[in-house]
Amino acid sequence: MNSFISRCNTMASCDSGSLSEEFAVPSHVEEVRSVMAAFAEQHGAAGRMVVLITSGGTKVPLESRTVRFLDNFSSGRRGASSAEYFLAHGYAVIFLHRHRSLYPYTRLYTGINLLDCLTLDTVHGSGLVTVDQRKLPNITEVLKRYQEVKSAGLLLPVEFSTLSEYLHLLKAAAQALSSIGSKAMFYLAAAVSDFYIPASEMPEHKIQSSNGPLQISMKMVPKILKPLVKDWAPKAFVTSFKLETDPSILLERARCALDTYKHQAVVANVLDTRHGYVVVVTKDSQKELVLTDEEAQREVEIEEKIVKNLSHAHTQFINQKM
Ligand code: 9Z3
Repeated sequence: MNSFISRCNTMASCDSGSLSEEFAVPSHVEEVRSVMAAFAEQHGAAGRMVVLITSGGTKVPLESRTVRFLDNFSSGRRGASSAEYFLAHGYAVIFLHRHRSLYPYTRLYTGINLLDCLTLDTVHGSGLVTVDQRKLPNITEVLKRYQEVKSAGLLLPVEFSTLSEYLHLLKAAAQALSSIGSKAMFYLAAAVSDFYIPASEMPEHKIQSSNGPLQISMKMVPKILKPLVKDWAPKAFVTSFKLETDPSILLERARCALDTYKHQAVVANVLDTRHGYVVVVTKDSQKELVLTDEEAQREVEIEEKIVKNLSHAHTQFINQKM
């Protein structure tokens, strides 16, 4: 038990000062903050709940003029599909995602070569391009949903690539959402690096292999969840994700995160089984969400169940605060 407690509490957290000192501030962060604040205010005033979804993996450069970097695995599928289900539940969505990771709606057509779905009228020389809908499953239905979401201004995409960008944009989002209090949800599905090289210790130029084998020492990334829950968005409903590859430590690590940061929920998942099984852990509950074989056959997605569970918990949370 002692080792459990000490493992839970050894992580350094991150205050506003250290964030700017250790991680370069992206030049557009103020601009993005005011766009996100206006989005939150507009939808909050319309009585809508707003969810900030993070999605995709962070990139940690090894050189200032970056040739090489350390990446965290995440395709962005969890975040992109969850965005669609939150929209279906009436939320407005800020989608903070890794550049070029999966995106809501278009994710359904990855792996399809767009040019193979189009035909150019060369016979009559009209220049008309037609789409073969059979090659794009459910395209009319998906396009309709996408256009409704777009014209109602319900989806705000924001991109990051590096860990520094992710940290500063998440902080800006938390501040931007503070005006709507408990109507804000954070759904932190991005895969975030635990390690980084401070700018002061990073070589400027490409590391030379002629210098022999590479040894790198990386610092621990301060835990941003602590100031997010405590200082930046204290009224919001916060869900983090816990990813492990060893199932035997998953629930212990999820509980540990919840005990340390005192937020509302942790979605625990194992890399290999993440599409079919997760556990939603809260202070006083533990709910397994499983896709049956029959559901998997019908292409039901586990994100539908996760979002249903969390949006229900969020509504209860809001009602308790009233
Ligand atoms: C997750 O656990 C996500 O569910 C996945 C989704 C990244 C596994 P895909 O994008 O995968 O659908 O391919 N995200 C959180 C990962 C993470 O970095 N968690 C940290 C940790 O486990 C805490 S914030 O320590």
